[in-house]
This record gives sequence, C-alpha cells and structure tokens, in this order.
Amino acid sequence: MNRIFSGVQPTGNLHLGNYLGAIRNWVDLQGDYDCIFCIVDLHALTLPQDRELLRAHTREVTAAYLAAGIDPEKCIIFNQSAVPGHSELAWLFACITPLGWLNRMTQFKEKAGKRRDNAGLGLYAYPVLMAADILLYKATHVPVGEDQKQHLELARDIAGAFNRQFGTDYFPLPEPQILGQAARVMSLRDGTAKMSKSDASDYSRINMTDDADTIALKIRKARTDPEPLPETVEGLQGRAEADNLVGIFAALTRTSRADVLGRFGGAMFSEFKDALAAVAVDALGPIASEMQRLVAEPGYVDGVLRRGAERAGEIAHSHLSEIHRIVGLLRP
Ligand code: AQP
Repeated sequence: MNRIFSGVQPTGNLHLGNYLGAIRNWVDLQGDYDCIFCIVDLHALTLPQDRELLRAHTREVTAAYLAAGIDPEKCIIFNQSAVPGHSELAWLFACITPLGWLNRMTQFKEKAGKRRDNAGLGLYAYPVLMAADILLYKATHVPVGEDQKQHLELARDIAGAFNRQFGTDYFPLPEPQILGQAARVMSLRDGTAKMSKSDASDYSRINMTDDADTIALKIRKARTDPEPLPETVEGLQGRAEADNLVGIFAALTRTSRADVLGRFGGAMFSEFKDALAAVAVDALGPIASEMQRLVAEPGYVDGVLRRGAERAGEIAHSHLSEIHRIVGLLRP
C-alpha cells in the first residue's frame, strides 16, 4: 500500500486553513493509504516557544486530528520528537543538500524577514528536516496545502540526490497531494495573504476552537468589496476576498465555486455571509466540542501519542539500519 506522511506544527491557533488544506483531506485518505500523521514539534522549535504552551499545543493538535475523524487504530499519530530518527536523517540529508537549494525557499525569506542574519540555522534547515520526516518512512504521498509545495519539491530533490550519490533507488520520490477547493485558504482581513496561525489579528482566521458566535462575528467582519457576488467564477478575478469566501463555502459544502455562485450569484455579501457562517459552524462546531473533551483527557491523548511513537519508531529504526548501511556508517 502507498504510504502517506503529513504533519502540523504545534504552534497554537489551529485554523480553518489547517483543517481544509490538510487535516480534513487526511480523514478522507485514511482508508486508502497506510497513513502516518505527525505533530511536528521539532519544527515548532525553529521559532521561540513557551515550553508549557508547546506541550499544550502538542496535545491540542493531537485532539484536533482525533476530533476531525482520524482513527488512531488505522493511522499512526505521534509527535516528531518522540522518534529521534527524524533528527538523525535530517543530519544525513544536510550533508548532501547544497545551500543554493535552501536559498530559494520562500518560507524562510518570509519568516526570517529583514533579520536574515539573526535567523536560526533550524529555520533555514526546516525543509531538510521536513524531507527527513517524510523519507524516514519512505512515504510516497504527502497531502499538504499549497504553501508547502516548494518544500515538497525540495524533499523530492533530496531523495533524488541521495539515490544518485549512493547509487541506489532506496528512497521513493514523494508526490505532493494538494487537494480540494481550499488548498490555500486566505486571511479574512486580506485576501492576498494566507490564513496563518501567526497572524497578529485573530480576526484574520477562524480557529478550530472558535465557538459559533465567534465564527459568525469573524465572518460578518471579514473584508469584502461593495459589489454583489458575481454570477460566474470568472467574475471572481481581481476580487481576492470574494474569491476566498466563495472558495471556503465550496470547500465546506464539498461543492465547487461555480455551484456556490449558481446559488448566491447576484446576492449581497450580508446574505452570503450568514449562510457561510451557518455552514462553518455546522462543520467546525462538533469538532471544537470533541477537541475540548479530548484536551480535558490528557491521559488518553498521551496514550495515543505513545502508541503512535512506538509504531513509528519501529519503522524508523528498521529504515535507519538500511540507510546506515547504504551510507557506510558502521553499526558495531
Ligand atoms: N491558509 C492555509 N490554507 C491551506 N492550507 C494551509 N495550511 C496552513 N495554512 C494553510 C496547511 O496546514 C498544514 C500544517 O501547516 P503547519 O502548521 O505545519 O505550518 P504552516 O503551513 O506554517 O501553517 P501556518 O498556519 O501558516 O502557521 P505559521 O503562521 O506559523 O506559518 C500544512 O499542510 C499546510 O500546507
């Protein structure tokens, strides 16, 4: 069976983009693939974290996976730092990755900003660790939002470089799976910026833990333009905020933008936003309550992570033995 690996950073404020761009797709894929879903806590450390919050967010992301419908019996769910092989393979990959490849990564440029020289080596090497996450399990498919496409291409390049350098076909070249109407959910305050955990404004995103009133308020306050909704998808061009809200509606109802405009074309945003709030509350409400229930049961959540780490660790251990042999490391 083909294998999937994907993950979310435990950096708080899990949002609708994380759900529609990643987690919901994983739920749909779990019957057809051998699935490994990680809480990538080592990636979170590429920027400063409060240690208590980091632990709480790790449990919260786990709760989100479970509440969204990922079955821990079918899938492996674990936190990255519990399997040391991720860091080890990242080092082996760091030794074969040219700096020029990393210099092209746009996420580093965005996150490091103007203080590039003060940014940490971990932030720079983030995509190398991500390649290790995926390839440690020889995953063949990686369902992610569009923002991660460049990192995925780098993971393929690293797999290819390893295979060439050591004269092997050990690593598969993992395929990105960028799925659905909402591969890129944009900010509610600016239709040209991606919805993001780290946006300073909470009104820019719908959090997976928001209650019904908060969701409705954020959608009511979402930026739009003064025109009614267009009748056709072409009419969304140049209207980033309208396109984003229509895309979210389509994703939440598993329809297309054309279907949504078939229903709401010509309507004013006030009417459309009420309908959007209703479908968002319908989709996220039950997940938020289940997350709340699970977060109140840290013993259960930790048990899921422990079992997941054991299963992931077995695969990682066996692959690393093979990788050591290929590279020429001695295991006396
Ligand atoms: N806006 C988005 N639309 C669609 N998919 C998204 N993802 C993130 N934002 C959107 C997808 O969610 C998964 C987990 O992302 P992550 O937590 O590892 O980190 P990220 O991509 O850096 O997410 P954020 O929310 O934007 O965090 P910050 O603000 O810290 O940078 C990935 O599959 C991602 O594609």
